[in-house]
Amino acid sequence: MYIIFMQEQYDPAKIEKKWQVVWEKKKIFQAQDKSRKPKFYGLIEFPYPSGDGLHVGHIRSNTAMDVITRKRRMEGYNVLYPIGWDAFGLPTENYAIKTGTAPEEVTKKNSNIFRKQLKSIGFSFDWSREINTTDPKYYKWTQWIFLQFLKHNLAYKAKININWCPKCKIGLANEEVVGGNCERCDTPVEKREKEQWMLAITKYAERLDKDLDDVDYLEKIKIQQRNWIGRSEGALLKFLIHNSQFSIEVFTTRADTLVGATYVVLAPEHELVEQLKNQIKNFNEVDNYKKEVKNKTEIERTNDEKEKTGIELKGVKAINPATNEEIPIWIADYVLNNYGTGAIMAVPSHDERDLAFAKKYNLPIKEITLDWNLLEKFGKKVVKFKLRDWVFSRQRYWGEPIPVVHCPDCGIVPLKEKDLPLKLPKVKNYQPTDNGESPLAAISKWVNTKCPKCGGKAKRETDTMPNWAGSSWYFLRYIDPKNSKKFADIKKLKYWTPVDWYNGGMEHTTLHLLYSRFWHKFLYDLKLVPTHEPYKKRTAHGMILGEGGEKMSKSLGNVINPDNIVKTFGADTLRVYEMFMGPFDQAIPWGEDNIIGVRRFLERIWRLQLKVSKTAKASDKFETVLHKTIKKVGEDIENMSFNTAISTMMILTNEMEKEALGVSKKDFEMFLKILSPFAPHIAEEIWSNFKNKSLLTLEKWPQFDESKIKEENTVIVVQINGKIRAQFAAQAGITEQEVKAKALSLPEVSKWLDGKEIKKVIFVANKIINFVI
Ligand code: ANZ
Ligand code: ZN
Repeated sequence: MYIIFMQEQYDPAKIEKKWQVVWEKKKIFQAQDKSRKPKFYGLIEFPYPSGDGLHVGHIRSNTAMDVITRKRRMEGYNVLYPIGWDAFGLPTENYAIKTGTAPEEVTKKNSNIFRKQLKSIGFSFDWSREINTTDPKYYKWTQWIFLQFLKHNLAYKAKININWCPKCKIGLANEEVVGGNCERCDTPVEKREKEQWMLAITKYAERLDKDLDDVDYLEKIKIQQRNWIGRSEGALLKFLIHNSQFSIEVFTTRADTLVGATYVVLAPEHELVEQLKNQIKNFNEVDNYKKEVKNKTEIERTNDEKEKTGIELKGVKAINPATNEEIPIWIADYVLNNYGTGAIMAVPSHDERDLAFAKKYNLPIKEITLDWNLLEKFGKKVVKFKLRDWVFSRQRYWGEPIPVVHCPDCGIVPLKEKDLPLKLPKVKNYQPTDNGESPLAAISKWVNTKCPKCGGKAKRETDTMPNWAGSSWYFLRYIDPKNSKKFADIKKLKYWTPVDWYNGGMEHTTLHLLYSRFWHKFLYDLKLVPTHEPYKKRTAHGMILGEGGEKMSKSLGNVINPDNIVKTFGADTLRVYEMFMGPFDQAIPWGEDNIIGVRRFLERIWRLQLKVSKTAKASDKFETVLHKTIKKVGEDIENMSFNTAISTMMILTNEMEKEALGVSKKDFEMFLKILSPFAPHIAEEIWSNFKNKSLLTLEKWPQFDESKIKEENTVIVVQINGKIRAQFAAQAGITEQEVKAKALSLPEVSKWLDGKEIKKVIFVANKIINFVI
């Protein structure tokens, strides 16, 4: 038996803080900008420091990437695992409105709380690179990038119908409207026409779609992004209007159905409706219908379940170019003005929506034979996207000021880059004005300024950027967080980009993830970043739900405070529990009972120290289990199958308890190494109890011994057309490819196959391969 200096009982309160201090003092989690080691950049979505403190959901994602980055360090990588605060946003502003506290003070207070909480859980963040999007030294560069967009005509102002939340008094992006309601406060969203800053993300639509081929994202993430971008190949077909100089251009993906087009539908907002005013006999009715539609959201209008409405434009007819027949022209809610050309040909015999509409309004339905030659004859092939330009302004205080002025003589004039950052002024009242202007508009001292171009009187832009701005490039700032000359040094960017592995929430797939890809591509085009994609790999976690399976929320009173868990059970228990609670990509309810189970598991490991002995003699079975565990835990971490990694370690723990002749130090230490990414404090403590001078956190990741797991051998039977022709021994788990290669190399197989074409391969894992010829 080793003489070890261990406490009687497992007491995380005594050991966790201790090791956190040691790790921090030795700066072992600081990434090196110059290193001979290969680099690994692991990223999690930086939190919004809300007044509620850290959520157990944050911990799930952070722990997962912590496990991965801790393993990478042990594998010899120079690891960057950074953290910061995405701190602009409405809750802070609303709190400021309510209490009169300055938002930067609220942010400071909240991020202090978050930092303390995160540190108490032992995450291996490089705290020396902490960033904060609301720090003028940071948003200087957000503003600078905005000016580059402006310079390249990718930022522009447009009068658009925006989604307006009357309660938050804020314009919302389409993505922030959920089921017709404000994502934040659930108030029904209204339409309002307003001048807004826009970013031309649609100019990048093609590349944002196509380049998904080059990245390793979960398939469901790629699918969601592709659907959101909505690339559609089709044709533009022209329908002349009888007795008119005007014609209607429609976008269709089914030019082959042209003969069956029995009417044409325009979006109610289509400009032709005004242009044809004098010919339209029922213009009053048409105008009333237009007003009716105005109040409908895009979601209502495109909802398949909702009955479609419309009205005929009486007095005008379109001509079907394939049949030369005169067909009616309608306007209807189901045709959107901002997709395709804002006009469609309706083919009731082939399109269900058109069919329902034709039946409702007694429009002709014509059975036809399909003919793709029509495409060549009339068609101009085009590609259309569902993606819209990004509404990039908010009429709120707590965001990055948009660094331009309005000059009566020069128009919109950007600030000089040397005058950045344009800081937010101090205000007394954070309430947005009732006419929908930002509170900044009320500060005349700030608003009234000089034109950077002509020196004349000018007014500052009072809109601020949306809360997605700062997060669109933050992963670049981590690489060089203190640079005052550039947003990041190109040499450092060359070393660290792309991010090797980014884990985050599915709710960000069509927002942050797409936005940041767009910004990155733009910076790439300016040769300011070295890669055309920011993230090599993207995975996603499932949400943590309340004990009853509902969403955790303050109003339901089911929010778990991680501080209490750390206090009662320890940080290691919390970490292991969150990794063990269920498959990482799935939503899982919180369960207090299971936390106790995890705590017991760690206590058993603690007691096992006493079983480590010099005279230990491992049984063969134990050796096999140990090495299989090392292999599986390593693989499971790579697949984010953390729960099975932990259950495998639990089985190993059972086996260690059963070992009659003790456990050798070497074997036990191998176990500590694979435990360490999950439960780093207890693992480090036990490691030091064995009088190791080094830090376990910096030890090498253990290699499993192939020969020790060999008992898992199996015999593969090779069949040709169902007849057994050969067999060979192989290791269980051998892949189809490997089996196929090995089988084809056997002479008794190639003899039968000789020159014949293999029509089909049937593979039964670990058992049979059957070639059908
Ligand atoms: C005739 C037709 C026949 C169509 C048929 C479809 C099926 P995606 O794939 O989503 O791009 N469309 C075009 N512009 C529209 C708009 N502004 N508002 C509503 N619908 C619009 O769909 C393209 C199809 O959606 C187009 O092809 C058009 O209907 C409709 F058997 O044209 B199709
Ligand atoms: Zn001017």
